[in-house]
Formats: sequence, structure tokens, C-alpha cells
Amino acid sequence: MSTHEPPGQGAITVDHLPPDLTRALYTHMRTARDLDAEAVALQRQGVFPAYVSVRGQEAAQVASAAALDPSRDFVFPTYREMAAALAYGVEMVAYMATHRALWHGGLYDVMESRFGAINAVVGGPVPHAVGWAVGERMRGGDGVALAYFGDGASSEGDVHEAMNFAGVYGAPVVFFCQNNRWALSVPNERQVAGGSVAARARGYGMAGATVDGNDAAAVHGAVTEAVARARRGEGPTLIEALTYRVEPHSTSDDTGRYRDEAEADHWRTHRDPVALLRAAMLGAGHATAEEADAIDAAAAARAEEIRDGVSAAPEPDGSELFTHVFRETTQELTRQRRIWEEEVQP
Ligand SMILES: Cc1ncc(C[n+]2csc(CCOP(=O)(O)OP(=O)(O)O)c2C)c(N)n1
Ligand SMILES: [Mg+2]
Repeated sequence: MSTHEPPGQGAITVDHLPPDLTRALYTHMRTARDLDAEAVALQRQGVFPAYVSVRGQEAAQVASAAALDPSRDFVFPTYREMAAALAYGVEMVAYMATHRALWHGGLYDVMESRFGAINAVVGGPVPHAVGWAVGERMRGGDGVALAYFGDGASSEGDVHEAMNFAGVYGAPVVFFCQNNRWALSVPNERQVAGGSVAARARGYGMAGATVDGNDAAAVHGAVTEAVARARRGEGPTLIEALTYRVEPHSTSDDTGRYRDEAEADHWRTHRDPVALLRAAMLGAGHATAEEADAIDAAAAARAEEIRDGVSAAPEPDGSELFTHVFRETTQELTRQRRIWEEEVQP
């Protein structure tokens, strides 16, 4: 079995989830789906220099972030965690401003939102999460760190070191791998030796689990359990959520050069996490079709509002380029600033 045959090819169930939680997950996933489409359009219109789509990964991101407590936990994201940011309560105009490259690392407050800066270093958020978690324990707090990373990141040295360190110190971390089958143009079979990221947990002395990443209820259950374990002081967990990147790696990528689009179509048609959750929610009687339609309409309206907010955000003053590089500026930087003032500034 390939790592990408999900455990249940058919429907998912939310019978065991509280109705309000089911509706909240659906609302965030639906909003993320619409905002993602708006973001791709903004890139095409030249408002964003580039964008990385989360389409198809909404269940993995929303259900994992929703299992945390934003008042005491801390999230360490990659560049592809828009749906997690939304579900975690990050201010979304400020978050999306990062993709407009408006300011160093975006405009949202990392410390207040407890959602780290968007990190484009593959594997980079993982050691950061472990460092924070060890610090949190030394401080006597009961917060838990969640590190997002991809299947490609799982082969980075940083990730190995971070996991081993967390295992040795029993750090309160949830390592959440979104295995979306592709690391840019490299498929799992050329990236993940042994075929399973989750299986490596044993070697690091921690709990490991594989979960259907397109099943919001399954993801929420697995992360809730891992968070509770970490909070009890019983150490880290490695969760591998099997999902699929249905869009290109980024708006600059051309999937025609390396994959058969029939594979992506299969996931789009049969494993769409938003459609799966909607059907399960209606099937469980957690919402009526009219209520689901109302959520859809509200989600589209919110996505448009965020889009308009980020499009209208003012350009920063270009001189800020030089402001936060060094506490005391260097001669070279002063020279560059003078050239910028003379030649570039309108
Ligand atoms: C340390 C480092 N090496 C290489 C890159 C270039 N790069 C950007 S994204 C990417 C693929 C990452 O794949 P994965 O971890 O599976 O995440 P996904 O993009 O699928 O979400 C690579 C190689 C980088 N940004 N950082
Ligand atoms: Mg990947």
C-alpha cells in the first residue's frame, strides 16, 4: 500500500464530535478554501508576488490548530499554514499581508497571537518548537508547542536533531507532519526512506501515529490526544497526516513537468476534505443543508473582506528596509541608504 492510500476511501464520520465543534471546523475550512482561491487570484493580479496554496489540506490544518489552546500553546508554522492561522485566531489581514511582502515577516503580532512568523526554511520551525517547549517546561508552564512540517522537511537534519532532543528531554511538542505526497517535484518514494514518517517516532522514544489528513474528525482526535499527553508531562508525539497537495507547489510551479494530474484529480474529486466534512456534518444531523449553506455564504463574505483588507493595506515606507538590520548601522548600509535616497526614492 502506498503511504497515500488513506485508511478509509469512503466517507468520514463526525457522529462522535460535538455539533458546535463540527460546525466550527467546517466554518474555518470553508473560509480557508475561499480565501485560498482569493489569494491565488491576487497573485494573478500582481498584488501578491507569490502564494502557496493550502487547498486540499484544510482538514489537516484546521483540525490540528483547533485542538490547541491559543492562550497557552504556541504554533510554529511553515509557509503553507494559512488555514491553521485562521483556525488559531490569527488576525488574517495582517497574516495575508506577509504574502504581499509588505513588511519583514508579516504584520501580525507573533507574540500576541502565539503563532510564529511564516518560516520558509524547510524544517526550520521544528527545532524552534522544541526550543520553545523546553523553555516552557523550565519556566513551569503547561503550554504545548505544535510544529508544522512537510514530508520533504522530514529528511532535513534539523528535524532529526529536534526530534531526538525532544525525545531525550520529554519536551511538550506535537510534531505534525502534513505528508502531502510531494516536496515540490520530489514524490514520497524518493524522499521518505522506509515509507513512513510516523514510524520514526519509535527511534526517538516518542508516540507516533498516522492519520487520514483529509478527515477533520480523525485529525482533531489525534492532535487532542497528543496535546493532552504533552500537557501531562508525558512527552512529545509525532503525527503524520496523510493528505495531498492538489495545487502546484506555489504559484510559480508547473506540475506538468513532474506529475500526472489524474492523481491530483482523484484527490480533488474523491478526497476533498471540505466536501467530506460537509457530507458527514449533514449525515450526523449536526447541521441542516440550510445551515451549511449559510456557513458557506458567511465564509465567502469573510474571505472577500480579508482580500479587500489586504489589497487596501498601505505600502510601507521604503526607508524601513534599512531600519532594523543592525542596532547601530554600518558604513556600508549608510552608503546604500544614501544611494537609495538619491536614486530610487521617487
Ligand atoms: C532549507 C531549505 N532547503 C530547500 C528549500 C527550497 N524548498 C522550498 S519548499 C521545498 C519543498 C518542501 O516540501 P515539504 O516539506 O514536503 O512541504 P510542502 O511544500 O509540500 O508543504 C523546498 C525544497 C528551502 N526553502 N529551505
Ligand atoms: Mg510536501
